[in-house]
Amino acid sequence: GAPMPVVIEHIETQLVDLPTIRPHKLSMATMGCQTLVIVRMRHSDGVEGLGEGTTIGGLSYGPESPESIKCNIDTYLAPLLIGQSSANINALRARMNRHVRGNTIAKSALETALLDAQGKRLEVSVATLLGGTNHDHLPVLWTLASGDTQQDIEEAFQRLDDRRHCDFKLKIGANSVDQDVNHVAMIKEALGERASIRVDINQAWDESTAVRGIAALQNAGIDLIEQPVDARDKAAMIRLSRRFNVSMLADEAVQDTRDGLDLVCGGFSGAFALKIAKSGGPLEALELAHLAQASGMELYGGTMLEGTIGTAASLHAWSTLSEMAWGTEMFGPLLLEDDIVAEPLSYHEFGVELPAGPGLGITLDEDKLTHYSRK
Ligand code: MUC
Ligand code: MG
Repeated sequence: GAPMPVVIEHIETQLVDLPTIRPHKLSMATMGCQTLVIVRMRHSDGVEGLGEGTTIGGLSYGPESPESIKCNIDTYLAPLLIGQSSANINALRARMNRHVRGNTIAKSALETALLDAQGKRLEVSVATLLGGTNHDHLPVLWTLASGDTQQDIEEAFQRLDDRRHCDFKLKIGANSVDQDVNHVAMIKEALGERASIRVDINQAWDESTAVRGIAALQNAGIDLIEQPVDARDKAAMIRLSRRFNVSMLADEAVQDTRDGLDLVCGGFSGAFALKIAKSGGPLEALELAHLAQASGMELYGGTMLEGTIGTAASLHAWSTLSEMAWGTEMFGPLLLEDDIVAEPLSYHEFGVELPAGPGLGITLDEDKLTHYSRK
């Protein structure tokens, strides 16, 4: 008779708490630890798919927390997938979206696990499943966010000397505009032409503060201004993008393709930060990328400071794109003191190597996973 179809048999979620190498200060939170939600999806052919859903600072970044991601996978999303055919990932994405609104980080973890399993089954990489690579080595910036100007400068020189990173993003918005501009200008002055300096305000400014702040940052030689205003205020993002010569990067304002369309139609000019967590997985994130390419928007490979699994999933997606004008920030694993995988990603020459498949090309270190899993 016909072969039995492969089905999804079991989905396990674990919260994994990993300490950061130093406090990471953002406008909305200071991180001393990162929590990964790790998904292990077992299929009837014995293949296991790995996925990761990660956010920043509990509930301070967005409406999903690590605990809600785990709970909503266990309670709502996993039961939609168990017993379903493993291979038709698009049908499973549609099924999840039909029954569950939002919760894109949880969906991204599951979509990643489906892609990893399918890649392992067919003995190809996730990038190959997504149509094949344009790039195997992707540029990666580093975020300077120790909270101390001098320490940030030392950190930047170290990264430059190690040929680890040559682009830096500074997290501002927690202090007054004058203090922030001063901090940024001192770092830019110290590094000069050796580095590209960008800033991320993470929605901390209102529009008039943004006008004042961006004018000063443009004068200081900053290359890119990320999400200065509230995610919901697309009109302000559009006005700011048209007012200044310095490039504007939409992050929280562009969760998915719908948001991208609104920004494009509203006359935004600048770049979009892609994140698998915002869109609901690598496939959805690439939909936004293709819209952006068709509309003349520039691209940037964004992170939610994921560990190696989420970072690898993102890299497989970004590797398929012909061009990312602003490179990527896929440095999450480097901010963490330890890892839960057998072999870390290879960072060198100001970028990272796309892990070879099958699937994501990532293997768990079971002892480390047990050690860092929340009891
Ligand atoms: C964000 O909003 O871009 C990316 C790098 C980093 O340090 O924080 C994230 C989040
Ligand atoms: Mg951002």
